[in-house]
Amino acid sequence: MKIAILTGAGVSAESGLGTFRDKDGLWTKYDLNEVATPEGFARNPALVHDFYNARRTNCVQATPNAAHTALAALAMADHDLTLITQNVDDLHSRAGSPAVIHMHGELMRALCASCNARWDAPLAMHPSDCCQTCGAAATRPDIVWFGEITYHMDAILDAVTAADLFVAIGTSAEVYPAAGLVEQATGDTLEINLAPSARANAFASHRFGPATEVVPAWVA
Ligand code: BJW
Repeated sequence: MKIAILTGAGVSAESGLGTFRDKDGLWTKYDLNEVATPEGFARNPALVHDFYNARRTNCVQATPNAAHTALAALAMADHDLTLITQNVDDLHSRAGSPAVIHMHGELMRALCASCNARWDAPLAMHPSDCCQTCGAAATRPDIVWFGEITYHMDAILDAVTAADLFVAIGTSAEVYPAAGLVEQATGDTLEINLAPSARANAFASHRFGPATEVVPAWVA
């Protein structure tokens, strides 16, 4: 059976990484226009680096939880599984999931806005950092901000349209194009979340509860 899984911040919440739109979420503490847009980065790169440096430190200190581990086990058992994540953390990979598709980029990678070179990000990035390839002072976190094109869309659409089952886990379905993937699915659809998402009506079935409980139970 071909399975395509889309994960969001809820899958990493119980590892201690904050979600965005829940009570106490990141967007209640930070202005997304200032820290998650190319315009915000142009206005104040130090502020944006501080935001991602702090999240990088949190990520390094976090460990995969039972939901990440269950999805990795499913991948080992089912070689037709495509794991797509909106999360920029590396917890799926550290849990053992192979070939994770990061549609919103990766916290642990740096990108040169001048020549598009990519490399492993240091724990702390600074506005004065220079590209290791072209030398330009145009380095940034390798993150997809609002208004930028999400990564790997061809592979994502291929996997979702070919899947017998599409599962969304721990995402509010407030951000596109990820939120619209359920409309592309031609097979069965399942939403796993604490509570119904903004697109809950588009799913054929639902399982509600904490990811660390519901995902292992679903995989078993
Ligand atoms: C638990 C739990 C537990 C809690 N267990 N569950 C229509 C079509 C296309 C685009 C647009 C459109 N309308 C508007 C747009 C533009 C825009 C957009 O969507 N804006 C909306 C605000 C309306 N989109 C873009 O700009 C995107 N680019 C784009 O569209 O390019 C053009 C294009 C078109 C078509 C094809 C291809 C390209 C880029 C979006 C970039 C998003 N970037 C961010 C920040 C950067 C990454 C980072 O810093 O980490 O990505 S925003 C933020 O939201 C982050 C997340 O990945 C993303 C999604 O959030 P997520 O994961 O859903 O988290 P939450 O907090 O919202 O929800 C958590 C959920 O978990 C909740 O439901 C909880 O209940 C649950 N939960 N604990 C289980 N323990």
